[in-house]
Amino acid sequence: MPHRVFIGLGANLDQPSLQLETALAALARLPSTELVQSSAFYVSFPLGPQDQPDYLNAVCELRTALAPQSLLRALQAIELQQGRVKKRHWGERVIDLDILLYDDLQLQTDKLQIPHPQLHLRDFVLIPLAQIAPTLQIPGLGSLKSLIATLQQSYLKPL
Ligand code: ROI
Repeated sequence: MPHRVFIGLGANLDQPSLQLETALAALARLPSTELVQSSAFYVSFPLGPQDQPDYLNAVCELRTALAPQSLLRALQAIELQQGRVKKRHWGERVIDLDILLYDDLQLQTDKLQIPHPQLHLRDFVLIPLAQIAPTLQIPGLGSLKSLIATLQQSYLKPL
């Protein structure tokens, strides 16, 4: 049975819009996986060290038969393929792919937490998510709409 999964994409190095496009194309080619839809690309201020470029963020929806751990490995392979190297904690990156939601699964392991633990705090996740799935319920956290209502202020702008 296919699973409904949402992936967060972020990039702030080496032509971010090209990196997001490349990652979306790679996601669409994953085995037993269909890329259902993707949000607009949004420019966002960096969370973390401020001496790094602005980010480009997006969210996409997949339908996949891959199990969470297999999907995580597949995302890490795409990141490596696009040349991601860790420079510093919360620092700049060529591409970042996060599993945000996997059906209504709640999972807490060392390597993988679903829903993504920071999801409810990040405008660059919540707003693209609401663009493609406005009525979503987030397991353990309530409606997406209610989470957006608690955001302090958002400077996100569509590309
Ligand atoms: N900041 C923004 N704006 N967008 C991101 O995708 C992003 N990703 C990260 C950190 C470094 C926390 N900051 C970010 O991993």
